[in-house]
Amino acid sequence: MNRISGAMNRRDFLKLTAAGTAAFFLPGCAGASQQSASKLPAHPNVLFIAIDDLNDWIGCLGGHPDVKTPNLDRLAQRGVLFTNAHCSAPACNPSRASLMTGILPSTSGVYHNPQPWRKSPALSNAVTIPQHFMAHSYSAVGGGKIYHGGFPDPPSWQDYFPSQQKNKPDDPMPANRPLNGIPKTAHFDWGPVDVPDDEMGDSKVADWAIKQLQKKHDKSFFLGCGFFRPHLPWYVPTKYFDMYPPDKVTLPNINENDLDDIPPLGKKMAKPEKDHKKVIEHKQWRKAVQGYLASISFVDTCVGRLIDAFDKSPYTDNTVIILWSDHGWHLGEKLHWRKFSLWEEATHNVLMAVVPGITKPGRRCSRPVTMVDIYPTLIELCGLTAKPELEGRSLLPLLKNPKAKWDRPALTTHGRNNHSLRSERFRYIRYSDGTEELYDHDNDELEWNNLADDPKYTRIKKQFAKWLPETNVPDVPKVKK
Ligand SMILES: [Ca+2]
Ligand SMILES: [Ca+2]
Repeated sequence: MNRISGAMNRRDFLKLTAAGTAAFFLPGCAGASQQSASKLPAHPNVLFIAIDDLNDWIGCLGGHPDVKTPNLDRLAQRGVLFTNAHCSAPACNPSRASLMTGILPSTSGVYHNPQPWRKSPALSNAVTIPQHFMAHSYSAVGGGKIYHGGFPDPPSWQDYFPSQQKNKPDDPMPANRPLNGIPKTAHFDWGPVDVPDDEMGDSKVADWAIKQLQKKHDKSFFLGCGFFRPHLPWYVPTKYFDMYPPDKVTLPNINENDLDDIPPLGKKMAKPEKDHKKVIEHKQWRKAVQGYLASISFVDTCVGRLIDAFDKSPYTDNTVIILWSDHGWHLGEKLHWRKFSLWEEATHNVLMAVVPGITKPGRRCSRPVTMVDIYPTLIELCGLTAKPELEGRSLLPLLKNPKAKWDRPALTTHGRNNHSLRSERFRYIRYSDGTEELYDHDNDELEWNNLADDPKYTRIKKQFAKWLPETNVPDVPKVKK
């Protein structure tokens, strides 16, 4: 075992944060008490905020000791923060297609980014979340990245910013790319851009969403606002890089031998000879962590502006706020970078909800939930017709009582018939060839010790296996980018 010196166990930090939640319960969120005191109307508005590629490195989730996310933290403080939320798939397109349709990847065959999700027989006529709202006389408008870049869905929206075909505004690009000196890695790059915030695509999306909140709406609205950072490339204004001097950033705590007890299909997902090797060879690890942290603080500022505008709007008492990210991100853990794996770093994502009259400020829920649960939750909260074909489960009981009984583990799928199941204590992985991993988070929060071959855990594995999907439909054909 070869720890990186000076590194901090990220989950140790989480424990510290949890122990120190008193500091987190400070009064002073102006909207919070107001919101929880009011009664939810029959058809509340929805402010639906998406953040791309954001792992648990936000203050209130305790994933990284250096990160500064005051705005995400104050939003979480107003309602329920799900501390054990996981994506249905650790990649943009399948995660978002699943979230927006309520159908699992194993049912749709949409497992990867280059698969046009509307070509799935299960999804070609699926009614997406905003479509279902429109069918109930809501207006539904969106801006920024809600669906994966190549596959926007005009039937989902009455209007879109910048347009129904181009969902994401352009970002300023620095000259002389790549800034990190790693050749042939496309957008796997990081460094500051010398521009004001308002030239950034995400700032424009925030401006657009703020205008929607300043409008008078004559019927209930569903407002989707999708931020692109901290997706690669990590080019954000210099001031955010200055917040995290690279010689002082805390590196992830990794075990150089971590892959030794992992089945071949897991090693294939980790690809240690690719990104990790390049990052180390080019001495870029600290700068990469700096770039990711800077990009998170940048998007946190965008969220803060949106929430400030929301607080000044007439909609504070009759609007449900849901904020989610589409999956996590590795920065060297398991010698892996990016998403595209079934371990904690890639599956754990951000989910928080503020619901007037239902959620109470400062609540945290550790039940294992997934993004596919959002759709049935919104149906219940907003009085829409039930959709029995949805594969998630409404989170309403947990919004009311974060300790309510919840027997279902969180399912994440990466590629056909490769699944992970996360309970409060364990993570169980089963690959398509039947090989397995099992981690006990009570003793091994970094998932270093694979217990799958220990006969002591046979019963636990059997219990998990009951939750594996019964069907694993073939892949939707990929398109070339
Ligand atoms: Ca993503
Ligand atoms: Ca290991």
